[in-house]
Amino acid sequence: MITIYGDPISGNCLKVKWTAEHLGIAFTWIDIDVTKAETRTPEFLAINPAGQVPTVVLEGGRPLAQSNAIILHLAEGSALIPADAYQRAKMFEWLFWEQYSHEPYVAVARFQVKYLGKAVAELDPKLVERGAAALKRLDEALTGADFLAGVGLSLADIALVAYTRMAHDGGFDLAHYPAVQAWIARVEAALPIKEAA
Ligand SMILES: N[C@@H](CCC(=O)N[C@@H](CS)C(=O)NCC(=O)O)C(=O)O
Repeated sequence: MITIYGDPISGNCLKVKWTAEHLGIAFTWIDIDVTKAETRTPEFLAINPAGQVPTVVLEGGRPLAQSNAIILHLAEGSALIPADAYQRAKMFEWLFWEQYSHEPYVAVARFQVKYLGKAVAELDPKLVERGAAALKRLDEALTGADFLAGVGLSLADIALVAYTRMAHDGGFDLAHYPAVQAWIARVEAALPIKEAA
């Protein structure tokens, strides 16, 4: 059985939980509260020296961090990774884009508003501008497409739905992105996701 160290307020951690649940992979979940710096204790740093969740410990005791690396490992050989080489590369394109051009804006805006108590008007305008640009890019990609990479649900959808479905917490109005809204509902139903957004 694998162990997932995660904080349920974190979309990065929920990606891992949803992937494991969808694939029927048994896991033990250990709550790590990021708001109480529980990622920085000597015990946790011994498992992941980067001091971040999600972190998993695989059967046999090997640790693995970084949400997208973890879901890639869990989904190895499953339909969540397209068999077609081009579609698989498109999935990777979205995974890398999520970490560099989406999560640093959409997730950080949410964290600052919801957990640090900042007003949306006080956010760094760069967060707002780049978060909105990421949502627009997603909306354009999903206009006429059910999922991000190929015809079915893939890790690209799991990685990107995590913070997109919570974007309203950071002041982003998803009503401006109708194709994104329809896709969120599709991905939530397909996984399925039980957590409220
Ligand atoms: N790129 C990493 C980001 C991980 C990350 O930033 N984790 C946050 C929670 S979402 C964390 O552990 N923060 C606590 C800390 O840095 O001490 C991933 O995708 O797993």
